[in-house]
Amino acid sequence: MNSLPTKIFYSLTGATLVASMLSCVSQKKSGERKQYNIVYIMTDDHTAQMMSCYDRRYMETPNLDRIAADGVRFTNSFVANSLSGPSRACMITGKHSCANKFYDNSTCVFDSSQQTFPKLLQRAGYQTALVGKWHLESMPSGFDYWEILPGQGDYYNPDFNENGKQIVEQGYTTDVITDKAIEYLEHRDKSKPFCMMYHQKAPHRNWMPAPRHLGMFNNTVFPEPATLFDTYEGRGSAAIEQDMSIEHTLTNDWDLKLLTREEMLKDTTNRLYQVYKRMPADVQDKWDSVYAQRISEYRSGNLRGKELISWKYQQYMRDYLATIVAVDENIGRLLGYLEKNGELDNTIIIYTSDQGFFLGEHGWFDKRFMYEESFRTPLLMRLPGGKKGDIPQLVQNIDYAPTFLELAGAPIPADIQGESLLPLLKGERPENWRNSLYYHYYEYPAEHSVKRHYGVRDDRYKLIHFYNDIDVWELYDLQEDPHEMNNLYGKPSYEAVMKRMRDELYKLQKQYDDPVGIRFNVSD
Ligand code: SGN
Ligand code: CA
Repeated sequence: MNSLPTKIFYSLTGATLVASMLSCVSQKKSGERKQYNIVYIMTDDHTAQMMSCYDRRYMETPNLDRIAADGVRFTNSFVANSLSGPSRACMITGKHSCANKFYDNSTCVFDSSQQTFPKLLQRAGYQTALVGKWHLESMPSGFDYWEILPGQGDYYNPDFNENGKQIVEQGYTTDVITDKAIEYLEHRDKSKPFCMMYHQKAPHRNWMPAPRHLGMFNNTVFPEPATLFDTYEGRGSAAIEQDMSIEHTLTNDWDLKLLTREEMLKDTTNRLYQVYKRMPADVQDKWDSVYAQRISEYRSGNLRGKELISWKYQQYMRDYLATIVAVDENIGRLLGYLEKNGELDNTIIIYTSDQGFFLGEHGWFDKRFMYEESFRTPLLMRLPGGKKGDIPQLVQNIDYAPTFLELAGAPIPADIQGESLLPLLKGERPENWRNSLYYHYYEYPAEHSVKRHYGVRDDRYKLIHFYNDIDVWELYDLQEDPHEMNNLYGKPSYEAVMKRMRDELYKLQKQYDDPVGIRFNVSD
């Protein structure tokens, strides 16, 4: 292990935190201190509305709440590009998409020769591991151990790529990923600190719950979001022309599961059947009986218009939330393992997602837009001896890499664009903390038809520019209009705000050297 000289350790972490850190971090031998382990938990598409530590309206997540209660909850946490592959690339490099070059899911392959934080942690003496969803197309690099789901992965009896070997596992993917994580922890080289990236597939589309949770919300009626029937008045064509609505895009088979076994067997090429056939017979039986109720309700209901949207929204919520119950249980299991093995107080635990998600807001599912529900991502951190409570500063997923490096006592390379969150975790209030965030989404034309856009958000306003085949600007006052229904762009009374936000946007595009943004501005 590369030990951290005491002098550097003090200067890196600050006196207040060090006192408590020293009391709980075991000492290997005199003068040599163990570095914090890092357990980085990332789900796929888990939005903060569906975590009881962020939002009490929908469901209970007691194990996630425990991380929040023992640590911090970031209340203004965002991604740089709200889509899986790009978001993961930003997170692992500490850089925006324009710098790491992984712009979208459909055309990019991550250049794995580039600098990433796991590689830098390895150099600092860490043992690194990755378990679960990866989605960067090239094979993982910078990990001593990795076991990944190919592509999006399956919910039932999932295939895995284990350090290059193809295998098929039995069981439900959320449980299996946790088994593998615990297995890794059990057999790791215990003489070194570790960084384990534990990436759940759930709650990604098409939201298939664990066998034990099938139908658990069938009698629950969830409150509808205020914007479920949004008509996009006053906003540009991007919001109107998307293809991610509960009304039109959610499919009866793949998403809503409105097919009986007999119907699936008549067309075995159906995508729902392809995942259904992976289940063991007893799970298929349970599935059939649980979804029979939904199918008969749909067929006898003859619903239309808003009633049909409301009904679909309830089914969507029931499945999405049931997949999270298994995530929460498994995080409880992982925390339990760390606690039982005396590692909890040597370990920083991070809980986040690769982006937020729409759960009916604006009538949508999916993400991609710079609107709040998808731009935001949950972020909890439990640092032993660190601050507890809420952290309100603007943070972004490019900040994780420098945070982990600083915590490990490793140098933060100058080309990393994020900022270490360690001062915030120590309870400091840095005076020069950033006051705005940059965002850039590129995947268009593509599934869900969300136009390319970039934008800037400060603690009150958000400016977005949709470009490529359109040229539409939107401006929102998040304080007066938290649901982003009232586009203020072009309104004379907002001239000064528009100018200030445009200047801020161009400043960030220069700072991050975003060529698409800069090129567009030149011809603007
Ligand atoms: C799949 C889903 C999309 C989703 C993308 C990206 N379609 O293609 O709804 O937006 O993944 O998600 S599905 O028909 O296959 O379910 S991401 O989280 O990996 O970026
Ligand atoms: Ca995702």
